[in-house]
Amino acid sequence: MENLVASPFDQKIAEGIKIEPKDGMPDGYRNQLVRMMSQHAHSEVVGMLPEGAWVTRAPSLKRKAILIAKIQDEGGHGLYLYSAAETLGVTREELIDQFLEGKAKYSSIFNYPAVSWADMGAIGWLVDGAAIVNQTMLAKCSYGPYSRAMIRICKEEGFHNKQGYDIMIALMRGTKEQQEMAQDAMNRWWWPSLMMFGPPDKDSINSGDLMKWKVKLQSNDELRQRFIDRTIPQAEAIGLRIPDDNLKWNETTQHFEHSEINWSEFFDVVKGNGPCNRDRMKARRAAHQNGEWVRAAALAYADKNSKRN
Ligand code: BYC
Repeated sequence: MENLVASPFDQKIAEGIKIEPKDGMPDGYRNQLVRMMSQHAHSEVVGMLPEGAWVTRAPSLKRKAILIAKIQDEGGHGLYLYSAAETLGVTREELIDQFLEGKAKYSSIFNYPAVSWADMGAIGWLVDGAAIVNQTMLAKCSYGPYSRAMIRICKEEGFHNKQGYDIMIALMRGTKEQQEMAQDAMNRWWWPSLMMFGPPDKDSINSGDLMKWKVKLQSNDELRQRFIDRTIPQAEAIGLRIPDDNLKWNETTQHFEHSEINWSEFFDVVKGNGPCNRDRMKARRAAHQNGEWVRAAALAYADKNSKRN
């Protein structure tokens, strides 16, 4: 006979009560969270690379200090997220190994190169802007540690987003060359930013489970549309053109219509064939190897202290 009594897990999900690490949960829920949270953590860490390349080339001391602070925040986000994922019974070492062996994904967006200073503006404004739209939703997700990590991360993303827009404003108020540099960055980062939200809903294999379990509260397409609607007026306000000739405001739906996204490019990048996939993995593997002595020293120090106490 069918069991009509909802499990404590289902009851909590239905009532909007957070699931905490020691609560019972279906294996599928745990596995989906480990997948998503670890991918998110890897993205934060790989995301430090494109901006890291510009620290020594920042145009002023002030811009350099801001950029360093932002990049350090991203490292911190990775740390919160690995720690939150560890509450699900996996270790950070396991997750990092999966990533370095190429078994775990990270966000497609970080496989594009940052070729000019304006890219620091475009990344902060568009990439962090897209991340905020996605993460504001995740701050309300059903898993307590993920949700709490997101609340803090979103506050920091707000600063990242503003500093990026501020770079774009400064360039658009500058010389013709500076304005062209800002527009060029806009042209290159717009479409990859839209791809950050994941494939269209019809191809989103994980959304069904994630929405049922209230990890995701809105779909990939809904969040993408929200980002488009809020970013276009920001671009127009500073004289930047969105690189899409079919952009049109629809009075009935109260949303912008846009051209089809190049999904074959997206899947190609996710498969490892983007402009920078190989460089990014090479850089992370080298960083891991070069940091071996730091991990060994930290462990030896912890060991010495535990024997002393
Ligand atoms: N890139 O079923 P779907 C930051 C994969 S960092 C690569 O829709 P889901 C920042 C997906 O994994 C913040 N792969 O997936 C840092 C799945 O494959 P698997 C980054 C992608 O999970 C430094 C398959 O495609 N944000 O802001 O329901 C500097 C089918 O997709 C992508 C996060 O990580 C992608 N873009 O939804 C500056 C947010 N999209 O795993 C800024 C957390 C999809 O089944 N993650 N795939 O083999 C999420 O919210 C969701 O995982 C996604 C995808 C919306 C991204």
